[in-house]
Amino acid sequence: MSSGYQRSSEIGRARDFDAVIIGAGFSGLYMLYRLRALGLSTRVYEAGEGVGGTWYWNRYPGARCDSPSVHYSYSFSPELEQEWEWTEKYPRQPEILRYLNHVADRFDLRPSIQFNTSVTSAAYDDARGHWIIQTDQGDQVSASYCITAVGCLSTPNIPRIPGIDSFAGPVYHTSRWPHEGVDLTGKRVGVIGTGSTGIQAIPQIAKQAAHVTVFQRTPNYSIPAHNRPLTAEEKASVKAQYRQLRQTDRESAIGLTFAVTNQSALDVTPEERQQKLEGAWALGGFQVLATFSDVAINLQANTHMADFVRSKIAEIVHDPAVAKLLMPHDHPIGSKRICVDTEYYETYNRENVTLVDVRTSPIEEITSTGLRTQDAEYPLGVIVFATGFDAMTGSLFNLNIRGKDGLALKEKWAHGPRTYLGLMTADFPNLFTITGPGSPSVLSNMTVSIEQHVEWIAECIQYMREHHFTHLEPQREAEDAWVAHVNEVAHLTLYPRANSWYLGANIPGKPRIFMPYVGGVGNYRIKCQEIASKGYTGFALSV
Ligand code: N01
Repeated sequence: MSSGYQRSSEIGRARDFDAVIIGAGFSGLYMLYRLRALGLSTRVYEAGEGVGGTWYWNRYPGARCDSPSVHYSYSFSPELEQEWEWTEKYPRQPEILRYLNHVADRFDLRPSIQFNTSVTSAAYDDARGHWIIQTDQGDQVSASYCITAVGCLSTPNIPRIPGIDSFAGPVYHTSRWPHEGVDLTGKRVGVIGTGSTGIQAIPQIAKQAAHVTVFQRTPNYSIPAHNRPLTAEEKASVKAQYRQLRQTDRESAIGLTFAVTNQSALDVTPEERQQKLEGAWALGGFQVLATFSDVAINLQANTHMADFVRSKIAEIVHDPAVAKLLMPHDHPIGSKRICVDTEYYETYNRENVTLVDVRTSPIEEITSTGLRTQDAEYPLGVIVFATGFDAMTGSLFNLNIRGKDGLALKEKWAHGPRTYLGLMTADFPNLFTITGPGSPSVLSNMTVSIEQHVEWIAECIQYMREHHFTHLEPQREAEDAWVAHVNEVAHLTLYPRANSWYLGANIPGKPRIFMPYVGGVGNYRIKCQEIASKGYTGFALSV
């Protein structure tokens, strides 16, 4: 499908658009809404056939958000808040996708979105001072502003396992699950990966398949969601308090309102600690990590909580050898993204589920009929990769972004991403990266962080127009200082102790740099506001 928008021969006259936005998920839709309100001509390019981003692509069985629905939603429109009914505490993927489709229709966003179109390059034209964006559909358009809204977890990581092409059955990556669904009835399914995705998908797949073999390299900590339908009273109560709820989310550390304690895990008796942890486990969800104030920064405090989760695994899983294999041991709890599940550990009590430790007996090859590890061969009819993403930078690099003097973003970030506030990078004028590396993004309730970035960008563009500036980019010193700050605060925590995707450790050859900002959503917002209110300190504005 091609848009018929300006082609290369026409470039060189005026700009085609004020702004191009790449991606039509939560970020891209809201960015479009805000820029349209400013009167900017805007085009959105979206690779999918529809809106939704992450929630368009991730349709694997069990896909569900682990932030509560009433928090994981837009706050910009009180009318939208009042008219939309969330049905469950944690929303399923189809419900979130329905919500985003409703938003696209309600605000009439679709006419500005070109679907089925991937951006293949975005290059800054030094002479003309604008961006030239090319797509796989043959479009070539120019725009003053280029805004990436590609998400942090969008580029699938499919490990290069020898023999993969020889497998006779179907192979799926969870984030590219067929839209029509997959009937796994009677199938022998192999699942590789036990991160948040695998932990959600495995229990659902096990309910359908004849047999599931889970290939686990690293066990993860998982907390029960205790998901349930929202009652009519809860829905009404939330609707009555939305403004206050959103405000506390914005001021919080991770974009979610829940009780924060000042109590150290080390300042209570073992009995009190056990009681509090039991209470948190019964409530469920990742706020378990907030039971004590020092779990993210003190290894001893962290070990108490990790031991508690290990004890729960031992309680739930009947076979002690399987339970032991499921117990995380090589990283502090919370230093990798904590998982939230529905009957994950219980699933290993099923007769049709086998857990294979591919840490001690690594995967050697995929054959036409299954998967062979160092020790054994497993016959399979279907293989599911729940192996995650080239997080945070992968999707930006795929856009082939080039800034001043043809500098490739990939080259500039060869040793790790360098941004100012996660919003912009020097030498790439007027390029904004929504939830870019160096911002709280994946360490927060994404919708809160997305709205904050979008609003900051829209206000910045408005400021530029009002003050007759045409170009903006970070000053090198401000960028260097921000990169140093992001690293410094990360190293005050236990996060860098895990081989996580936060550090790029899941992708061979990727530089090991802690990418998101752990300083907290509320603090970060204040910093961004201060910078804007002082006339965009740390940025160079020009005409
Ligand atoms: O990916 P992951 P994910 N051989 O990278 C394993 C968000 N999310 O898609 O740990 C064998 O976490 C890998 O093993 P190891 C959330 O932010 C949110 O699960 O590298 N195994 C690991 O077990 C989350 O953190 C929600 O040793 C291999 C798994 O694959 C993020 O997305 C739901 C391997 C990958 O885990 C990513 O989660 C889902 C190999 N060669 C996701 N390569 C909710 O909101 C990789 N693995 C609920």
